[in-house]
Amino acid sequence: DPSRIRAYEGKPGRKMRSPRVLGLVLAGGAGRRLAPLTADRAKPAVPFGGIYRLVDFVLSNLVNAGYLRIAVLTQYKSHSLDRHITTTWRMSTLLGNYVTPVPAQQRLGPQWYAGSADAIHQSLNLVHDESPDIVVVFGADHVYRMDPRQMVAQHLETGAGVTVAGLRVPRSEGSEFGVISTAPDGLTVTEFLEKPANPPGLPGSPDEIFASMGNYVFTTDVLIDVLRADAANSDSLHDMGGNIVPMLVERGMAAVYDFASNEVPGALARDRGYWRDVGTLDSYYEAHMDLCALDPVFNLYNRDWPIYTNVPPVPPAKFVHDAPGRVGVAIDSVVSNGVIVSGGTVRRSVLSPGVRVNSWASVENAVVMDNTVIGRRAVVRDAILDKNVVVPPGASVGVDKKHDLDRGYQVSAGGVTVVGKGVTIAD
Ligand code: ADQ
Repeated sequence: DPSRIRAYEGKPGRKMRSPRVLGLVLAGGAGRRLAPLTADRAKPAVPFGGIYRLVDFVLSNLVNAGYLRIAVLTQYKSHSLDRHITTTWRMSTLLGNYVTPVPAQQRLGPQWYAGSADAIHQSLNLVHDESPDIVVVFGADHVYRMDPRQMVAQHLETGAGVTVAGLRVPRSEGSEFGVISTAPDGLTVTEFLEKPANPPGLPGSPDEIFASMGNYVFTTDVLIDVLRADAANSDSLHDMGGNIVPMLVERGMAAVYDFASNEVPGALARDRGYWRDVGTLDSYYEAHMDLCALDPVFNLYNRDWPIYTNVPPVPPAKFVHDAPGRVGVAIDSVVSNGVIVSGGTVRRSVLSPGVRVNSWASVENAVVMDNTVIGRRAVVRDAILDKNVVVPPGASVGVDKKHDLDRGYQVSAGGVTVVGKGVTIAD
């Protein structure tokens, strides 16, 4: 009965009793399309923007909203993710707050998590312990800012069982997302198709679809009920987007929250509504190139809604040498602490802590992760180099894509060469 979802005319910031909220962050994804960056780490642990990890964005959104009880459900190659969460996201236990990684519990026997819904089902003890009014279930793989309090406020006002965050994306990308159709009220979800081969366009805007962001707000009892029903169904893949949301759509209990209406304190006009699913090497690379722009669409400098992370205790970035043909400079680039650009040139690139760029070397359109060394006269172009890569003096990578493939490096569909952790580039 769609009338169960009341018309919503609420405004962000309307006064109401603060609900008790538990955050569950789904961080078990393998991120196969980001290989080799996910060769030994879960996708949410993939570094981003020089000093961050992907999971820092969702956790910052929840923590900035004052949601300070958060379980991060992990599964695949979770070692570096666990380490990052336990070292960076330690909370005051005095107030009972926590951000804690929760590995696959295997409570139902030796089987691995079947899907994202099973991950939550196996962790329902956390929900019982906390007895929240609301469970916020967010994905961990996206770069964005969002104030989840506005979505929770809408959820409470409408009386929906689940509220799904959505945004408009080009129809050509529709088969990578959960695609939402709504009733004329623009609120009640009438259909939710998980990654349809031929997504239906929006009425009035056929080249766009309304995509699920993989962020859900649940009324606690509804979540428990639907997870139990799903667990009993042996035909289910136990997937949030594939099974749980469609089940609640059928019951007329699902509403949509339009991300475009979200107002983050301190946001600039140009970065409102920024959300990137950096699920492929090319989208990951492009999101980095965005950061190098004069006025990036995603503003990392918003002090009213900080993105938290852990920075290593290394000295500030340093640029040395100034002789004809041998300058230590970086232009249109994001350069982290601990970097030394010694007589080399860096353009339109993002460098993580500890990167070295030596004399006469050239780095252009590149993402270079921690402690990678670029030797004298080496050339790096249109490339992503993971941590501890060595580009020996005089070597080049990313310049000749066929040569890169011949040497066993990955080249993305968009022509970005990607080199995994610790590789020494063959000359
Ligand atoms: P996908 O991202 O393809 O689509 P999925 O692979 O299930 O769906 O990942 C969703 C989130 O859950 C990710 O943060 C991932 O790390 C995590 N995850 C996956 N399996 C898990 C498990 N067993 N345990 C813990 N965490 C797990 C989803 C939705 C779509 C939506 C897109 C938006 O299903 O409807 O459009 O996200 O990117």
